[in-house]
Amino acid sequence: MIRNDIRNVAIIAHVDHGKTTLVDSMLRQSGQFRESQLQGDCILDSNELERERGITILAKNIALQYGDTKINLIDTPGHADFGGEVERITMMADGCLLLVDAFDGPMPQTRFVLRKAFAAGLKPIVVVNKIDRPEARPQQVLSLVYDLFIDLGADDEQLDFPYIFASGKEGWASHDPKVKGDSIKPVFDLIVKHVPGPDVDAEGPFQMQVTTLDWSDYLGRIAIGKIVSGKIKKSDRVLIMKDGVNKNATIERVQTFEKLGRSDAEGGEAGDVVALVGLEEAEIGDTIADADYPVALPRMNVDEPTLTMLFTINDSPFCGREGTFVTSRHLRERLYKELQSNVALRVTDTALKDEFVVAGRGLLHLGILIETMRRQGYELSVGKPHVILKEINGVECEPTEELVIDAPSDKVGPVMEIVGSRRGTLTKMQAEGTRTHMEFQIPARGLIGMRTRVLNSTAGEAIMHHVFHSYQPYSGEIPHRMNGVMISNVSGKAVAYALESLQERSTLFVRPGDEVYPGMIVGENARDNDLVVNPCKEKKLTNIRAASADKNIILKPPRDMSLEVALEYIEDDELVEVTPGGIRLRKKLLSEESRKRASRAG
Ligand SMILES: Nc1nc2c(ncn2[C@@H]2O[C@H](COP(=O)(O)OP(=O)(O)OP(=O)(O)O)[C@@H](O)[C@H]2O)c(=O)[nH]1
Ligand SMILES: [Mg+2]
Repeated sequence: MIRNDIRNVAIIAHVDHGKTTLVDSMLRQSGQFRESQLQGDCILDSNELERERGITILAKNIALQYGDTKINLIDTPGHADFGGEVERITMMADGCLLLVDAFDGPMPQTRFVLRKAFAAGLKPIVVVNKIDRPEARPQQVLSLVYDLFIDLGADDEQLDFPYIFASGKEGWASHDPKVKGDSIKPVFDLIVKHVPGPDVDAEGPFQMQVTTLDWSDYLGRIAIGKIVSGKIKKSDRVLIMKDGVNKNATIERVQTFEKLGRSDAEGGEAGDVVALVGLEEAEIGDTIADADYPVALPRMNVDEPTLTMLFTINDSPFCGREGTFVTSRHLRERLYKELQSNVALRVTDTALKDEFVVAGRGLLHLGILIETMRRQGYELSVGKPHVILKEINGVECEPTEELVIDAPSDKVGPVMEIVGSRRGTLTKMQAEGTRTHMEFQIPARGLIGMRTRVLNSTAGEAIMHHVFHSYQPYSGEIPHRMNGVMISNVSGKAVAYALESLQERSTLFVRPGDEVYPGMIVGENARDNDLVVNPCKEKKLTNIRAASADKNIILKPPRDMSLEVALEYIEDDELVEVTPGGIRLRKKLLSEESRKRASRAG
């Protein structure tokens, strides 16, 4: 039975193509909100890191009433690290809006999410978005989308996709790219017309697959999914159907999505997306079923982690200065708590009680966890990221990624050299005006640390995106960092006088006044060896004139080591120290003597 009063729609696209901004317009024009509920841009990007970085990190469900239809709208993140989340959400939706930037056209993540939408059996509505951009080329982009559909094996019916032109930012959509529209209503109408209502068995036994997990300190675990069959209400007995042993449970609370949040409901019916409380043992992919007539839904794949890092306590001399949570017990509890809702994360204890192996979907995925912990008052050290190798049919394989770089045409040489040295192979190249579009396949290992180099070699003008491609046989060594580092051998505050002489041979990571300690990395050596230096050395004051000469010291600004840049930068004998006050780079072994001993030991 098709339920016609509900539409479950996922919004999918490449990063930054305007998903959350389009949702803003839909919220504003739905007429269901007070002015005070809709302040600012990207209303759904409500957590602190989302706002700071201008990206969506967590998918969000909202619900809007449009005429007689309830539209459950799911905004998804566009960054490649969160592709697994998009995959799960397309399984819960009955249709999707595929947004494509009217100038950029389809990008790697567009292909990825469209493939997932097809795999979930969805018929996408194409929204050629940002049509207000002066350089927009809507017709061309539309035909590129068409090519992409063909490329992904769309059949005739899929190729006949509905489409519309829109400016999410200005809040309008139009069927004619040359005519500016006056509202976002045509998007709503397309959803009602082309997204099928959920196909459900209203009277059958209860069945729901868990597609998202949430956690609340007050309610505990919250399992979210679309009801495929039957009804559910508080106190119902259910069976949590797993891969292995099934578990009995009782529903404590049923919530439905309403406007910007969730609210307690009498119950939930087939076709609607609900959040169930009381299922402490539910996991992604489990079927929640009627305890008397349990039938499992086909299990869905959960995205496997691709990257690991070693998390340890902070054992630098600065330990405990800034943080509240610094012990291994704190670290362990926090990491295990994260597993409650961060479904692509894995945490493993090691033989050492201070060390944990943390695995995730990429540098951004793990970087966001680390950044969140730092802000919550944790201190920790993190080791160099490593990709996860897999044995397939007896062959050692590694993850490879599809990489797209757009760069000014006169910078193609240096870009190809960097990618080539990291075992990337060119699969496509096309000049477009003064810029060149290049596509590669490259081991994921090769990407670690590459962004900075590509940006440096193109004066910051390259645009770079990558997305998981497949596991391929291990392709051999990839060159390490070319440069050695400068390591402080003293503790104290860095002094301009000392930094001035150091900067002749290096790029500095610290500025005058920054506190340093022995073993801390203060800069990059111009050569390939590590150097031990004293960044706190004062000038001998022989007379007044010499003292005033200090004012004439001109220092280059230090290289800004953001968390992700630092993680990409370090080698195996180094760590990133993360504290509420900031991040520092250090050698694992802080004393020069112990480093010498270790290198002699081989
Ligand atoms: N010119 C123009 N800019 C837009 C439009 N929609 C969004 N933008 C801008 O594009 C940027 C990204 O917009 P978002 O809505 O955050 O994009 P997103 O797809 O949600 O991004 P992720 O969630 O991180 O994947 C912001 O700077 C927006 O202001 C549009 O219709 N026209
Ligand atoms: Mg967004």
